[in-house]
Amino acid sequence: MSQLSLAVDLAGLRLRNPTMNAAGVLGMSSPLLRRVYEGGAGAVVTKSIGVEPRAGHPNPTVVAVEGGMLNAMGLPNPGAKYFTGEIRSLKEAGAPVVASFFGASEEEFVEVACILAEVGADALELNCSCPNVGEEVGLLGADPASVEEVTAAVREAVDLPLFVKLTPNVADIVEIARAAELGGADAVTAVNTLKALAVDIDMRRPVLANATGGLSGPALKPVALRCVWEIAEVVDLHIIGCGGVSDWRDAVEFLLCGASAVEIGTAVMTRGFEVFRDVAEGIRAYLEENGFREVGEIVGLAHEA
Ligand code: RRO
Repeated sequence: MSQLSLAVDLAGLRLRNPTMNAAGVLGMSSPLLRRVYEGGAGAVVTKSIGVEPRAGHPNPTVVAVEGGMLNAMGLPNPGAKYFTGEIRSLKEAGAPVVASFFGASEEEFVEVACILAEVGADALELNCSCPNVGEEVGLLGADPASVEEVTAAVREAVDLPLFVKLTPNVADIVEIARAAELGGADAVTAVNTLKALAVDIDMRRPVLANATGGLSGPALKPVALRCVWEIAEVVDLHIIGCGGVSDWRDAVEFLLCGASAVEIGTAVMTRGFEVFRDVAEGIRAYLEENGFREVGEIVGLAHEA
């Protein structure tokens, strides 16, 4: 039997392998997230949850584009209180649960974080980077002082592994990652979607009701890799790579650039739930063929070349 281990530890969150789903992808109901775990993911990440239920933007909210897709869901979610049942159900299935959350104010971020922690979330992913809403709903991820402040407030209130999901829609993502570090985050997730636009030439207007949306999928991968690379050069935090991971090769690229784990979003739509097992087993084969015994041995190796 092989001695090789795919397990990773993200500041106390122990994963059987370094794959998770990206927040929002199938994340609204526990039956679908259970299938993510059964599909082989190391942990599941919920849709971003706020204090109150939110309907989100009107349709159309999703459109396929070359190299990926755009979404402008607008943070639809059932609210933290309703979601407690979903988290309990996921825990029964044995899945480590990363609860993604947002707030319209520092107090709201703290309130939701406390509810999610109380009900048994294993880790928290603070979403300050949705490209489809304004500051009134929690888009503060472009301002380092705000990121530090809200991270520190949640850190103070909750004793769980805390990840901060960063936006690529900034001039200097390292500055934002540093702010998360100063605020006491354990990891950053790099990155959320890239603000983008699709146009319908027959209707002569944007396709999405919200006009702009967030680009995800293969087209985002080089941007996400660059962000992970830049953060890893400077910041001493775990990094969770996110953006265009479709197969194990993509995942290995993120690990080599400095990510300790990856989140998979758009590829769940195109490849199904088995994508998690395929990516994890591909990483295992890569490690084996190259003489490594655990995932951590290749994290950041590209920086030493
Ligand atoms: O719900 C959304 O529109 C959304 C969110 Br919260 C996010 O973080 N990223 C994204 O692309 N869409």
